[in-house]
Amino acid sequence: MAAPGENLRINGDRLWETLVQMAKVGPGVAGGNNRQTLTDADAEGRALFQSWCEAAGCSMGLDALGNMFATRAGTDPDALPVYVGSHLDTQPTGGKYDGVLGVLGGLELLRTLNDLDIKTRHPIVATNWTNEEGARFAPPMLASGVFAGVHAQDWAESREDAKGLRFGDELDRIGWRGDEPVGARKMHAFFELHIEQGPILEAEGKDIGVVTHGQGLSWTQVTITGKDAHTGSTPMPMRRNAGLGMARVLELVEEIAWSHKPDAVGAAGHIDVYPNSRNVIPGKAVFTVDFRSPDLGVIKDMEARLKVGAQKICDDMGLGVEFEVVGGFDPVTFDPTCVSAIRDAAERLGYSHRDIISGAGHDACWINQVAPTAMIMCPCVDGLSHNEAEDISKQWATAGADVLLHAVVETAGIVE
Ligand code: HGY
Ligand code: MN
Ligand code: MN
Repeated sequence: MAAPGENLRINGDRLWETLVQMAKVGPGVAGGNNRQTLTDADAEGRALFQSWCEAAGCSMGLDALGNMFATRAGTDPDALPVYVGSHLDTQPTGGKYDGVLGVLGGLELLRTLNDLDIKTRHPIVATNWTNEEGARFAPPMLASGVFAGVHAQDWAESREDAKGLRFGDELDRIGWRGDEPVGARKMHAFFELHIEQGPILEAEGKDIGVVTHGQGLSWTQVTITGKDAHTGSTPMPMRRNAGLGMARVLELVEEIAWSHKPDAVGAAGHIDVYPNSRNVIPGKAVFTVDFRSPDLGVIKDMEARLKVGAQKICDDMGLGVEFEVVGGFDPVTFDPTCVSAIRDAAERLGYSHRDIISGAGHDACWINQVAPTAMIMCPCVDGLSHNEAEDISKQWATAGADVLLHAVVETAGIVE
């Protein structure tokens, strides 16, 4: 399809203002956001997004897991829509742009087409995926995973948060369960704009990341059991310290990840010890090991070495250990045609760009299984994300949304 002219640009000030307004919903304690999925703050953010989309003349669809779909009609009602979007839910100490830029960049795209009265053959749909973060309800990208047929809907609805609340019950409580069957919608293509959440683009002075691949992820929950005992009166040789066992396993995780440098990474972000009392030796430790690599063989090697090594550590210490896979997906190769549309758009618009592998997981990683998919990244300050100090510039946001606009409009086809 014909490419749009390089003078076709979004309204960067208006995009930035929507980011500022959305950031006021579910504020964090340190300047970021705590708008966790299926909380009242999430509901408030959804309502704000819906009001903006309806004011832009879109019709809002909602599926049974709360995925939101704002449709701008195309000239050919039989043409499958081009979808854009990301997620509005945040980490507990999240930033203002992770996910949000992709959802509101999609809204800005629709607003710009309205301003210029541009008609496209394919409809365009701006999307908000439920529970991308997986912080409150593991695993991440949960609702897009059901949409892509990777997870069963009833399994997703059974996921519980730390207080034992069920995903499905919380979705009903906030009133954002729709009627549409999850995954019934078919897509012509899907594009996701997202901050890099890493240091490469800023360090290289690049405006745009053309995401060709996404690294794979493995989440293994490890439960180590020892024996609660008095920290004062229990002789050292008698102790069965689950907290110490966890510390040694976490050292092993670090060693395994470094053994596959420079691309592999490993850490545990979720850590609980029980009873977590200052004068009780922990009798139980539960933590989730997060391994990632662009190479599936490396991920499988890291998972295997974790199990063997942790088992030996615990056997030597007289501790019990159990493993449960609680999330994961294989490395992703995005659609070459969509990737080229993004690269050509950046070139046409005069934005510096480089191909990049996504370090983080995204809804696009699952949607890539059911539709031609690709991602656009913009830099973020110091590569920092999943931190309330996450920051981007208006220029970076504007460049990313301009490229999104061009790639989508070229794919959706401008009707003269
Ligand atoms: O875990 C991830 O990579 C994503 O931020 N949910
Ligand atoms: Mn994200
Ligand atoms: Mn995130």
